[in-house]
Amino acid sequence: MKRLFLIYSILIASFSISLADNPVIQTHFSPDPAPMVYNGTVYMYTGDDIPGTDFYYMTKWRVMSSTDMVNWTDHGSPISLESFEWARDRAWAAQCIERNGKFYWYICAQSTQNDMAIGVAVADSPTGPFKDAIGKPLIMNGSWSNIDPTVYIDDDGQAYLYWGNGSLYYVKLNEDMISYSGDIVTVPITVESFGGIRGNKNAETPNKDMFVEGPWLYKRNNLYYMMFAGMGKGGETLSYSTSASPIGPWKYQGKIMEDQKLNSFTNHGGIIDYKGNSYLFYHSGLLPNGGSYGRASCIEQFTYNVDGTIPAVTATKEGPEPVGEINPYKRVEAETMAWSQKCSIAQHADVGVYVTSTRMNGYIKVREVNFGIKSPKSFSASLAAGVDGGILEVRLDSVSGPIISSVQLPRTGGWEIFKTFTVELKQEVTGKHDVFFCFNGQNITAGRELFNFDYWVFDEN
Ligand code: FUB
Repeated sequence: MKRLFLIYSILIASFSISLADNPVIQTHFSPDPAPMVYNGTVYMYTGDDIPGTDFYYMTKWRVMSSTDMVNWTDHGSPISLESFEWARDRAWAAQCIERNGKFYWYICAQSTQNDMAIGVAVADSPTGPFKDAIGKPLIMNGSWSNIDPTVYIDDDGQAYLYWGNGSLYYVKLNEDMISYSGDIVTVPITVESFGGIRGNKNAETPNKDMFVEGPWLYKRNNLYYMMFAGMGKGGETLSYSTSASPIGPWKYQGKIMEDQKLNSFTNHGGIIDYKGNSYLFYHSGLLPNGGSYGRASCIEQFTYNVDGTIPAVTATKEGPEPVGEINPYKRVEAETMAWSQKCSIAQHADVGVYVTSTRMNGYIKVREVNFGIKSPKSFSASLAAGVDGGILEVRLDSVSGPIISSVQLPRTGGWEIFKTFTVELKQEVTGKHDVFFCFNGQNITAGRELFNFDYWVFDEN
């Protein structure tokens, strides 16, 4: 029996590797991903497209984190338009950076003056709480091009803030990161520097590209890279230029991603190195009900060419390979997931972030859960329900895999009254598995919400 189970485990483990994990966030839209590596963890700062809208009318920003590149923990929405008194609408692309233990989140939004402006929020932790650092925009001059800030701190301590749409600008930030010295510099956009000139795309752009928006500045092996959203077939590309200096002159290098049938006109991206690998972050409109105004973050692993150039990257359904694992014997937030269906994320002042709107046949998939060589005996989950009848099934390796544990849930006194339920395991589990938390119920009206889910843990036997 044990041997049969082992063979089953090996078969299922190899099958589940091929399951799709892009877009990496499914519980809500997550456009304009801006990754940041801090203290061994990747943080991903995004916007928040509103389902059913017909323009980029967004109101808040979000943050998620991962230590394995496949399971992402949702930290909710630490800032919104409400965080900036001067902001009126259009919570657009943003990037966060750490300096001296403080985190500076540069955002752009439509100001009360009816232009686009760049502001900065500050926090003591990468997930907040954040507050407007200066109570007014850092960059505001009546221009609609003041969008998509990207920030980089060079080895000599000088920080640069670039941004733009159609035109590209930069300033040198002061050490406080919330003010700048000198004038705003307009970067020359030529065929040589960014692949094309706006307005003359067909006549003067041999390689049919040009700087549109979404700059992303970083340095690797003493070469400065400026990735940007360019103009390509049927929508934006991700293209890049390089320079020996953080202020140029820039030399156009080509397209990284083009015409990948992403179901979105825009394709805003970011690049990081993490645990020895290089990753391209971008967004697609490929979630159900997604599109140009319903975009979600995706990730691809890539390898630089020997000469430092970036290869063309193909969008995949699978996303990156795991570079870490989950310890099931330490509390794991329910909002840590590689894939999910029929649930979303909510935030509460006392409880923090939790999984909500769980529906029949929905599930959360957590990859790379390592149970070790000795099986746990019990499973605990913190759950809340306003109605009786919900069942949380813990399955191994697929939504129809063996049920190793199951919590039959009575109502707990309210949708935000969380109680910890501990149940015995139905069968032993060892080694590494994908774990599926499946949403089920008895006598539940079709479409009814089942329960809210805050965290889970197995007992270390
Ligand atoms: O998300 C709103 C805007 O769309 C961003 O600021 C641009 O980069 C584009 O992705």
